[in-house]
Amino acid sequence: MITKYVRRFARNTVGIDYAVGDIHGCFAALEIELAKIRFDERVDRLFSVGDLVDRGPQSDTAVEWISKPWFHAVQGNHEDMAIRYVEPGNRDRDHYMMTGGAWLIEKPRYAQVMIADALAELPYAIEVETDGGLVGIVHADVHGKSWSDMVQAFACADSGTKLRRITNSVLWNRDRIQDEDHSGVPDMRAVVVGHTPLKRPAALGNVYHIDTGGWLRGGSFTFLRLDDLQPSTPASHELNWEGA
Ligand SMILES: [Mn+2]
Repeated sequence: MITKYVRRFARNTVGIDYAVGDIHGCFAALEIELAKIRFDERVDRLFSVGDLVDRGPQSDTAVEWISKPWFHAVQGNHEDMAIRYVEPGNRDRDHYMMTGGAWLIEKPRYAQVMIADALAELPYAIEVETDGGLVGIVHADVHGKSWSDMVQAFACADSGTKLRRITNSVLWNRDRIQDEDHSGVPDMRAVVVGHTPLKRPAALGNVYHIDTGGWLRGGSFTFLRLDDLQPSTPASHELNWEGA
């Protein structure tokens, strides 16, 4: 069952699929790192775990990126904050300012609405078909006990309150990484998440945490290949799995 909140992609038969962690407006740095792994826009695809905006210098570029045919993102909590900031009656200005929202707050109303509308088109979850089975992508974590539980919950979310209950975990939950929970997600080959910056990518069961802070000073982007679930990194970076 697929809803507007969950998008499915068929297997890439011509190129390589990668997932990348939080970007936070660092699109220039991302482009440099993509060139190093010889990313080929003609055949490869890049799946983003969300948090495209806030904090970094090029949040504006997010809208341009989500229209690229090879770039596919889920919403992160920062997209959610941006969308909610633009909703009528929002009183969260100070909080959003503190979490990096100045780039949006300072824009004229019509521009804010255009950006929020574009971000709201992003799904909360992406499923990618690979030779080894389905790989799921969400920003923070799966809601419920399995991927299909979450998809079912999205399908039944007929009110803002119900949707909010699901997105609270999908966009924000850090329990799995904080509790070092290796139980994994039973009905998927793998699930890829970001949201919690780590020194090295970490695999907890079949859940791959890949926000290695490409947007932070001293951090770098991890590109996880979805076919073999191995990180592609420029040769100059030594990366080891933690907690595998
Ligand atoms: Mn986040």
